[in-house]
Order: sequence, then structure tokens, then C-alpha cells
Amino acid sequence: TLNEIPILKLAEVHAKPKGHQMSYGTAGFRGNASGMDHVFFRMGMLAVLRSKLMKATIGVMVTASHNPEHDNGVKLIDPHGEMLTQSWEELATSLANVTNDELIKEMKKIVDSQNIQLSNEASVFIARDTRPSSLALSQAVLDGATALGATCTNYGLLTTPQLHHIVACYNGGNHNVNEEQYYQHYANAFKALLNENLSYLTKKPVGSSVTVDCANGVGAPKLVKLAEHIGVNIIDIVVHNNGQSGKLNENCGADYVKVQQRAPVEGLNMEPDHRYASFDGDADRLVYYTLDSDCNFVLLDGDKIAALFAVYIKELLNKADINVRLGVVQTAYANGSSTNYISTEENIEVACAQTGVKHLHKVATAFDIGVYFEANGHGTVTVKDDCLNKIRSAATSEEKLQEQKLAANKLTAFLDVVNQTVGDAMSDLLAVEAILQDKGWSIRDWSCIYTELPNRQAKVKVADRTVIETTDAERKVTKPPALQPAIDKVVAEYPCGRSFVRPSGTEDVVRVYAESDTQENTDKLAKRVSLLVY
Ligand code: NG1
Ligand code: ZN
Repeated sequence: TLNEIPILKLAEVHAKPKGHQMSYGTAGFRGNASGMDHVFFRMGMLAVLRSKLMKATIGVMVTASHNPEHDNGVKLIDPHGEMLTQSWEELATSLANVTNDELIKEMKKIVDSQNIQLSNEASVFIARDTRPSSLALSQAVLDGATALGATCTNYGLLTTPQLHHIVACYNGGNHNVNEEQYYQHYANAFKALLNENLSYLTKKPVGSSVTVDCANGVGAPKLVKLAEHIGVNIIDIVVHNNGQSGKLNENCGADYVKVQQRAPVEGLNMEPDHRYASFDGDADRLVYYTLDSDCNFVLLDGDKIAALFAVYIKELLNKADINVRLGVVQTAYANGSSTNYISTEENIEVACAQTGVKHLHKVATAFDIGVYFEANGHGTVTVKDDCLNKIRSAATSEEKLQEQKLAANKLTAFLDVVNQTVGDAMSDLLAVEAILQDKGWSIRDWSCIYTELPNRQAKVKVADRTVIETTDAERKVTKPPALQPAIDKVVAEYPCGRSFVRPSGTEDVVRVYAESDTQENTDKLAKRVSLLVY
């Protein structure tokens, strides 16, 4: 049974403000940090229930990712390091929204409906980002989890993907996993991959540095540690926006760079052809950028990272003569040129999923090897176990030629560098750096694989964004009924035109996307479609 008295006592401390309603969105609860304390407390309790049900450790991450510093958020991590299963999102939403008086009743409802054995043990891992509100809010999670008697481990500051990694490894049986082990794992995997590359000893493009804007977030101190574990003689990472002076995500970070299509305002004296990268506030997104020889800003976003990964994997599969199903998963935000390049030019299967990595992840795992990225830089590679075994055995097979074994070996090493649980800016950075190094490519060579169609993202504030409903991986509006025909009509006026609108899952806005032949046309198209939404 539930130990009601201590729960109710703590629930008073973390009382819900009247009328405050939230829902578990694309990436957990997110909003202005003030007034959200009860949500964190309750998610601590929900994590315990989930842990008892799954008989495994559950993670709770306190972060609002790329949102402004005054926001915060919380998301649960399931046993294999994946996002909370969708059917529990509703439970989370109801639990966050009941009054204090209804709290026990609501929890009992969850216990009954999910058939949870309250006598089971529970274990919860907690971590947080660097927001000023995160310490107190992670304490609220701890209070909630301990109120239900769970064993809690507080990892303090971590990037979101680090916590995913730790939860997945722990539940996989590695009970010594911790932050240090994370660095060792990725540093060793990266070094092993470079060692597979015979030309590494002679040519050394990685020797030139990569400058990383860490959005003044938790990625900064963590990336410094990772770089130390690899060694500056192997990779030279220069960390910018480390939180010493600037504000979190303000005029910097992956979201700013991607949406504004410009470099962070402070700190970078950009030089042509040098490699620059940006993380977001919790280091699960990565974008690259540089200046071309005319000093124009050139962005290499999630689409381009996906293309690089997919083509590299395809080449290694071909070289190793391994036949498996490789696919790339994108969202409607993927640039049309990237889709065309991957599917038509490179002949790799492309699927389109709904926005939100949990949707992409699911579609990706249907492939033997799935590469998924959101255009904003959140993504990774998934591999089926039997496929991984196939590649591993090819690496040592007597029947394979030396060259084929080498390629299989390299592919195994590459798959070790990516964090298969979730998009991880640090591990994706290493993967990109390793591929460029292996191919002997400059950032310019990479950016030239295809040329993006000019594109624009806009936000429209409306009274109620939920009146807009979509279908076909959010590419078409179903409600209100008159909207889609109106969009189609406008889009038809622009060469290579494409545009769609969808309600955001993380902000109270409707997002508008447009692309067409020129930036001028694209901006006009975005504006006209925005006006249709009002
Ligand atoms: P919403 O607000 O639902 O568009 C945004 C991003 C998603 C995803 C989530 C979670 C865009 C257009 N949308 O979702 O891709 O990353 O945040 O962080 O970038
Ligand atoms: Zn993030």
C-alpha cells in the first residue's frame, strides 16, 4: 500500500499552484520554472511507480534543453535508455494536473490500472543541467522518489545523453557505470576507430582544432572532460561559451544557430574553412558551421550529419560485403535537398517521422541500421543486435578478404562511437570528426555533398494552437479543414516550394516551415503561410 502520511506531508511542501495545467509534451514537461515545483515532485513519484513496474532503474532528467534560462523541464528515461513509453505520457499528465487532495487517489489509479506491485523495489537515477532553478527542482524529484521509498542516486550535473547512457548501461548489468565510465567508453571507442584507419598515421586533419559553442550549458565542463580523456594530441577541441560570462542558450547554442542561420553572437572570431560546432543547453543536439571563402556563413545541420553518417555506413557495408537494411529517418523539417541526396543520389532508404526523437527512434529501429536526425541536430544511429553480430563476425570471418574484414572492423568501431540510446552531441561530434578524418575531408568537402534549398522557420502565436491537427508525419493539416487547401494554393506559386504548419509540442506556438528556390521567395512564402494561420 501507499504510505500516505509522509507523501501528503511532502506534497504540501511541493504544493500545486491553483489552476496550473501542463502536459507531457514532445520531450517531457517544459515551461517557466516558477510554479513547476510540484511537477518535479510528482515525476519523482511517477518514476518510482515506473521502476516498480519495470523492475529496473528509471532516469529523471531535469532540463529544458534549448529553452531560455528561466524555463525548466523534466523527462523520464525508460530502462534501455529510451524516452518514457508513450502510454505513460497521459499518466504523467494526469498526475501533474490533479490537486493535492486528489494526489493519492490518482496514484492509486495508476497503481491499479498498471497492475503495479508496490512491494517491488525501486531505483531512480537523477541528473540536472546548469539552470539556476535546476538544483532545487532536482531536489523536488528526489523528495518525490524518496517519499515512495525508492533508492535514489543523484548524479548532479550531467548532459541528458550521459544520463541515458548511465541508465541503459546500469540496467544492462554494468553496475559500475558512472560519469567517468562514460568518458572512458567514448574516448576509447573514438581512439579505436581512428586506429582502424591506416592512413591516420600519415594524414591528420583532426590535428586542426574544432571550436565548440556549448551554449553556456552543461556540455561545456563535460566536453572538456571528454577531450582530456582522448588527449589533445589526438583531438583538439576548443570550448566556447562555457557559462563563465554568457547566459544559457542566449544568442548561442545549436537552436539559435540553426533557426537564425547564423553564428553565436559572442566569442567566435570565425575563419573560413575552420570547423565550428554548437551544442544545445543539455548537449543532445549538434550542428556544425563554417565560413566559405567569401566569408558567407555555411550551416551543416542534422540533415547533413545524417547524410554523412549514412553514406559512411553504406560505404563500409559495401566494402565489407555485408548485406543489411540501412535507412535514414527524417522529419518534415528535413531540407528537400538532403532527402533527395540520400534517397536519389545515394540510393539509401529514407523514411519520414513525426517531430520528436521518440518518433524517429521508433522508425529507425525497424531498420537493421537506422540513422535518424532532426534537422536541428538531434539524432543518432541504431543497430539491431543480430545485425551487429553479423558485422562483428564479418570482422573475423575466415571467408572474408583482409579488406572486407577491415571495413567490418571499422564499422564496429564506428557504431561504438555513437550513443545508440539517444542523440548525443558529444558522441556525434566524435563520430563526425572521425569520419572527416578517415575520408581526409575538410568541412567544405562535407558541406558540398549537396546544397540546401533556402528555408525558413517561423512561429505564430495563436489563441489555441491545438485547433490545428495534422497527418502524414505532420506534412498536411486536417483541421481546420480550409487551411491545407489555402497553404497548397500559396505553395504552388513558388518554384521548389514546400511549406507546412504544426502546433509545437514544447512551446505555445504554431510552427511554420517553408522552403523554395531563393531565400527571398522562401521568406515570402513563410510570411504568407504564417498569415493563413492567424
Ligand atoms: P516542437 O516544439 O514540438 O517543435 C522542438 C523541436 C523538436 C524537438 C523538440 C524537443 C523543431 C522544429 N522542433 O519541438 O524537433 O527537438 O523541440 O526538444 O526543431
Ligand atoms: Zn536538448
